[in-house]
Amino acid sequence: MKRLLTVQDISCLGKCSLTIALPVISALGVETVILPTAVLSTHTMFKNFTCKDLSDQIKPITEHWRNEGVAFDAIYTGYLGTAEEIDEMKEVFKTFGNKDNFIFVDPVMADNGRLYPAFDLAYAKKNAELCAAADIIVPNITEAAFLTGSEYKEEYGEDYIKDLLKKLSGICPGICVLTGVSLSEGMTGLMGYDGKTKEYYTYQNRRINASYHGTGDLFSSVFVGSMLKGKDWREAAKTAADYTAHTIEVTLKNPKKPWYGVDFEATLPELIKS
Ligand code: PXL
Repeated sequence: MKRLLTVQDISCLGKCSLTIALPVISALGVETVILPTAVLSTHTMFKNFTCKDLSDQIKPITEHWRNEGVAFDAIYTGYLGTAEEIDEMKEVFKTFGNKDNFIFVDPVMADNGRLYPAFDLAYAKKNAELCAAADIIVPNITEAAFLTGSEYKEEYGEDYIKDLLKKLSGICPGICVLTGVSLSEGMTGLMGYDGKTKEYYTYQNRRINASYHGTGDLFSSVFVGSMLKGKDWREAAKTAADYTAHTIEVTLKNPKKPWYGVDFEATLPELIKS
């Protein structure tokens, strides 16, 4: 069985970061080792959330693993709380990254043109250093604009996306996948660029008029988990996009109208079967 390390916060209530990555990647049949960066009462879209930073635990925990001779087939980082944690992650990549595994970075920090409440421009700049150490990065358009110092556009064409991908490729020479890319009316999906082959890959799905928290984490978890199950990055990205879109559709039909996260628990069995 493949073994993955994922490093993100635990938002105790909120269905995002580790409370998505752990169940979803495990359900895909991949051993999922977690390194929590912080414990929050909820994700940061709630008011008055509590947060206990766990940065000081990263070194002792990873030291212990190193002494135990633990190895990983992939390392996946998501929401990290502070710039210091990014420095810690770079060390983790040096310790556990090698030619037989890959590093998958979701530079979670922003959406819809704005940084999340906990982050500032210095953090955005620092996040580019993490992306530089990755084999695959999966920013949304807002994150890509912050990472590359580009203008954020809500209305754009394929040229803007290709330009962002080229600039991202200057940071991460491996595979760059932009999410939330809409290339025609009523459609949304992703566009990726492989810096080694110089090839683009586009996948578009029907756009669903709803936005939920944690869907980026769901996409990344299925993406990286599917790669570890042997799928090529394009196939894995397509699987993740289809599954995320389907889960949003199912959530929209829930009469209780959940607002803070998606009903991935309802759709996981189908993902496993597929
Ligand atoms: O889904 C990304 C995410 C993860 N963790 C926390 C967040 C967010 C997005 O806002 O607040 C704590």
